[in-house]
Amino acid sequence: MVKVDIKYTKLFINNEWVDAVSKKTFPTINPQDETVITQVAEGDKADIDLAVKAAVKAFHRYSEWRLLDASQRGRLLLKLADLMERDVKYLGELETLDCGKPVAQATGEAAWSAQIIRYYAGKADKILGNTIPADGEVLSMTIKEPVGVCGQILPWNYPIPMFVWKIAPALAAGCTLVIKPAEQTPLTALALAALIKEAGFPPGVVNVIPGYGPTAGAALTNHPCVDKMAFTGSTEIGRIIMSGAPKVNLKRVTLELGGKSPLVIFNDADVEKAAQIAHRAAFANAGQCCAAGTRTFVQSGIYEAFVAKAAEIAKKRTVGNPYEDVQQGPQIDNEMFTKVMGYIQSGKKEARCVAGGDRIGKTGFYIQPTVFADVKDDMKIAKEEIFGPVQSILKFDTFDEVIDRANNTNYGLGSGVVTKDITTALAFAKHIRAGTVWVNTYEHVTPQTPFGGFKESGIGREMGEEGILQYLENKTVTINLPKKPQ
Ligand code: TXE
Repeated sequence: MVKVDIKYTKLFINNEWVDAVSKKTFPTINPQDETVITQVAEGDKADIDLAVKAAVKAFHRYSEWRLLDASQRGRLLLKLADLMERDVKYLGELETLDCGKPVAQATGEAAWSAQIIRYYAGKADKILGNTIPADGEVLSMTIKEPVGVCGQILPWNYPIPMFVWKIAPALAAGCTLVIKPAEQTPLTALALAALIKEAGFPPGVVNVIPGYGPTAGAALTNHPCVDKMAFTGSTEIGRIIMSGAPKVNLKRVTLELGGKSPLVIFNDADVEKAAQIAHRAAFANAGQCCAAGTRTFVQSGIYEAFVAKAAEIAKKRTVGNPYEDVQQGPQIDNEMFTKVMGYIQSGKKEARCVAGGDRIGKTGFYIQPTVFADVKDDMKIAKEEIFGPVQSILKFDTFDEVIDRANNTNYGLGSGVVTKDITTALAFAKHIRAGTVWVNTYEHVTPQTPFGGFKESGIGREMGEEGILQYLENKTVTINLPKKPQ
């Protein structure tokens, strides 16, 4: 076991480390062996209120933060990216400890997150309005302003990237923030808070309050001084956040929720390459990925060859101690482990299990990469988000049939197509109802490209130009200007 130094376990308010008002703490658990890693201060309503007050103060029109040039906001973000890169090894090891993902992956995610910060740093002084040829004797223009104090609630599956997806556009836009990391993975959020302070962000600009959803999360959602909520997590909680917002102040809401994404493989695909793409789509991050390609649709001509290849690749997937050179660590916690095993039991009753199907070992939340063939659309494993290392392979015959079936879900986050035919690929991209379409690849997500969902997979987009627009208000300024001097 690698020894990781845990430096921060308190709440981060106003650039200070403080205990919870209640003095309560909660344990964060190591998913490798189910032991308590450490106790973390447990934020609740009173702490959220203090953090929101700090963020409101930091958003005052004459605050140090608001008086910065936009380019200076960009420079602070660049400094933060540099610090993340300096600490990338530590951040990766800490992430692995708290959420169990392989350390090389965790370190890679920390490095990638620094690139996302750089992307938005460059945007800070390129937030442009318009001049408008308005009717009448006027000059009209729009000014894009920060939306204000933002509450951001994070999931546990990609703790560092999700923290960065939320803070980078918001800070480039000039907002101030209160962040609630997932209760399963508070440690890297606190380590990043320390880097934010070191980078020189003024007090109150970023506040981080670990705690539980129904207490700290709900207090943030229902706070009247929060102007916008950004949330990544389950569709169930997304609905609660969405419905809570209008009750207090009609705060803006963006949501990045669940999925049951289809990956469609046509007869003309190279079976080996397609099976590799589909494997990564289903099993990346132990299947704990909102856009995971969990419904693998394969055309009938190559179906059995594909199933054999998919099973072969899954059986070779290395699962174990995430500090070693493995492809997959444990699932995040007992709740998710039990949920995923329940889906596997259900799949074993209804479909053909061609790989995996059991847990690994007796302690730690390890699950065998599991592949089901002959899956039908109405099976539970084909309909519900499993969020674990489970691939369901379905058979189809025609283009229109598979489009109808792929779209027959309340979700619409990711999608993919594997084919050598450009017309098939573009027709798929046109007719699939999902926020992202990957062609001959999967889950290629970049800082430059917007990410988000159709239907119940979410509202709004993160990353790219769209990502920063979600943190900006549009102000129209109309000035009397006679067409002819009087
Ligand atoms: O999510 P929750 P959970 C999906 C996936 C998974 C399921 C449940 O299918 O099996 O969600 O996971 C906070 N008010 N995804 O239970 O509960 C909570 O503290 C305000 C998809 O972990 O949605 C945490 O910070 N906040 C996903 C965050 O919401 C509340 C990533 C997410 O937790 C709250 C994770 C409340 N009432 C799970 N209740 C994705 N889209 O990537 C909880 N929270």
